[in-house]
Amino acid sequence: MKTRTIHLNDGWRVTEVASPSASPTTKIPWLPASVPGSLHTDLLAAGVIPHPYERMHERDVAWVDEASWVYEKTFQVNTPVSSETFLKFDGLDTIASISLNGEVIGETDNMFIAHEFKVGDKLKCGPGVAGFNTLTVTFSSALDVGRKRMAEYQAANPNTPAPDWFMFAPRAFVRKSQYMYGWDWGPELLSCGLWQSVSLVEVETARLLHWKHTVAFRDDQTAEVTFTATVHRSAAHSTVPLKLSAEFIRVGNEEVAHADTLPQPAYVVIPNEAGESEVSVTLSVENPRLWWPNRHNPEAVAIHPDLYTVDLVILDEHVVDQLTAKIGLRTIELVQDEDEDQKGRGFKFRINGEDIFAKGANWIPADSFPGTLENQSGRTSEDLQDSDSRVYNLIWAACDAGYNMLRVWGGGIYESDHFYELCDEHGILVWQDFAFACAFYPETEVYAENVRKEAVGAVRRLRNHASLCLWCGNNENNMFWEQANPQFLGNSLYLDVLPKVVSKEDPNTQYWISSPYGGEDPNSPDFGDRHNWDVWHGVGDWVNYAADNSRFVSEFGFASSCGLNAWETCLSEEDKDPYSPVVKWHDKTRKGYDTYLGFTELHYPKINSFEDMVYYTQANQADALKFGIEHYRRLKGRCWGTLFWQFNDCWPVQSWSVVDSLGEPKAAYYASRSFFAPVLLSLVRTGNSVDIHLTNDRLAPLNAEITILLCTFNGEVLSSETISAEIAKNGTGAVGKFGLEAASGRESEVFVYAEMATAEGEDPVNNIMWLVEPKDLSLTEPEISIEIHDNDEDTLRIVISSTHFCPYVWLSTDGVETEFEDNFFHLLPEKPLEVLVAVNDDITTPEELEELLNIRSMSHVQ
Ligand code: BMA
Repeated sequence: MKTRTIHLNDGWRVTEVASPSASPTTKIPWLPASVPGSLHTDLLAAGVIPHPYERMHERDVAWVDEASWVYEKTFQVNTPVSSETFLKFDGLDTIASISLNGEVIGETDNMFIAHEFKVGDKLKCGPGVAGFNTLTVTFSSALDVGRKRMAEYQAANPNTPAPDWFMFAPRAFVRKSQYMYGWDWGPELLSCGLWQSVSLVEVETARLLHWKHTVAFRDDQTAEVTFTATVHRSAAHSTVPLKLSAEFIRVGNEEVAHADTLPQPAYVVIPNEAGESEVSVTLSVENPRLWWPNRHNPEAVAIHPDLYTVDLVILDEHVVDQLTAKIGLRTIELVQDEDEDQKGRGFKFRINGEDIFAKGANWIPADSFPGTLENQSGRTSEDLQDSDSRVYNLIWAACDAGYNMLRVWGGGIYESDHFYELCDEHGILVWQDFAFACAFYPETEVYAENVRKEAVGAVRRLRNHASLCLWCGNNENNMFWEQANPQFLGNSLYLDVLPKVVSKEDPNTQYWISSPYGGEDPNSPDFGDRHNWDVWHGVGDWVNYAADNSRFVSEFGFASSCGLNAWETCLSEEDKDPYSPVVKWHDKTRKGYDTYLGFTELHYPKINSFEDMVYYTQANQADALKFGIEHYRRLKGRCWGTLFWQFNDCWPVQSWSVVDSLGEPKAAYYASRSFFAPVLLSLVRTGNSVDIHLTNDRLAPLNAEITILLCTFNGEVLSSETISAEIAKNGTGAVGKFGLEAASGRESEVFVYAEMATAEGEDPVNNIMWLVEPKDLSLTEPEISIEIHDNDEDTLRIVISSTHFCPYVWLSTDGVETEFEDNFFHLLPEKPLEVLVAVNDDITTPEELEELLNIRSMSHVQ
């Protein structure tokens, strides 16, 4: 008999626990609740609270997190169930007591763990009232419990540090995502609720609990893939003959009928024992197609790397339980070779024997209420093409701009299966932090055991993903506190509990103690990874990235405003001023607002309006990341990675993200398409000349012809040069020098443009530099001409040209979210550019687009 899953997500309701009440109203009635979901979004839907993201309502809803809440659902079970029936919560946020028909069946205390309770003998089964069940989940205030636990800990351990949000705070005492307590880009909205699915799992005979696989490359032609599954057999059917089969049913997008290299299915007998047992089965793949990170496959230009789809099935005569998953055939090593002078050690990822320069960003949860994010696990990219999946759109954007790695930052969550499937499919390596960030964590046996269970669950869930490249113990705890006196609380988790779990459950993946880590100083530039906050949180101006000599920069960043449409979701008309209290509220950088805008005004004109703030901070952020990443890529050989802080946002805010909470790319995202391209042509000013560098991430040598021009803003060429250059496979180097004599005395009127000749159909490789700050450019008001054409069903085509040079051309449409293929680009004089624009509900014709289109550049405002 097949293992059955009955979903219990519908029909929930929620109310405040009667007493004590923290709410401003007397009594909140039972309200409809969404599962998966979050308390705040339930209260919002019922009209009890205003939207916490709007204006400064974050403050107004603070009472919600002081109260306790009860979720309840009734359901019918018509026929008797197996005694081995389990009530399964994929995720409960967080401190909950669970009752079935009035009897407490369990307590939970960790948001990151799936919880299961055996209820086969407790469920009421039968027609009508006889089969009527009530399930109740009561959540205590995590804020309140955390405070109490911290006070108890302090009382028992007098040598603890003074309370401080950053170091020793109640948030560390609850295993709940840390960003929910407020971060320097996120609101303090703890919330609670059933943030993942609920189901009844009825096991008649057996089920597949979890699995892992290893890949051994025997020679160039064969990969042996061994699947090890943990099977749970029910006591009542422990002697029924059972076997496990493994079969590849697809490689890439090819069905098995066309994939003649796929092996026959293999079987193994499952022992006749009740409870858990482990079985292994091996499949040999001839001529394996390797999984490669985005844009590194030397043999293919295809966007999606090859994945093998496997079916693992428990069989008696029939299918008893079944699982379908995709795996990638690849090797991953974290290489840390000692420097010849023994003053440092490298830090780089080697995939399939090739060193890979990591290019990407840090990922935070895509919403402050992660239960509202869809988990569309099992759906392929094709299914999701037109999807409103926010996570899909973000991963697609990262892939499309050439990113090959995301770091899932430790203050967030272990992401949904959907997230990792998308990363597998798009060739995005995942550096996965365990869920600890910027704090001391209590050292007690109870806490350590809770963490151990969390780590086992997370590792078992994620270990089969092709994209997973590293487990990392925490974010920044060692960097801040390793030398701390009194003792650095939490270190035993990173040095003992977590690495033990990884080496047992996922020995194929490396464990790294913290980010940053390596060397005596965990944030050393000579060892391991490094967070370069010396600039944003230190000296301020981004030109100082040039002083950094890191081996792998896993964090650094520059903040900017979100886009106009994201602002529209949270501001009233009167708030639209760069210095209004509400706009300031949506800046959590703790930088000091004037300092933050002041960083921008070092390079850009004074911010006089709300729109100036959006435009100039975004342009400045794009310049900052471009400058830093070009520098790090030129250091390739010593430096092997750059992950900027941060890719995305969780609400409308001014932050370091390059894509805002609506999913709209900022200027820096568009810039990242060039600064992360496989071939980078970069320019460095050295006195009265420019050094020309080429960085080649392709796994083949590069012969290039490069033309460099010095032009005035109306297109007059003052000097030019063409050079030939050769760069080794996966190499970088200076390839020439270009004199600036012809610019003498006219620095504010000219720009340098360099372009590499590329084959038909290849992405252009070029770069631009100006010789004074953007605010000092003597730009001429250009004549811009625009033509808009129908292109195809989904897009319109803009052809834009200008008589004069226009830096940072910003296209937007009044009050409408419009997707532009490119934006914040530089328009060269008399060099028309084409930009595709996705049609939407408001814009379907060239005339409609023309009506709403706004164009701004540094040279003009229209
Ligand atoms: C690092 C990160 C985050 C933080 C960011 C910006 O500390 O790990 O904690 O949001 O820098 O300050």
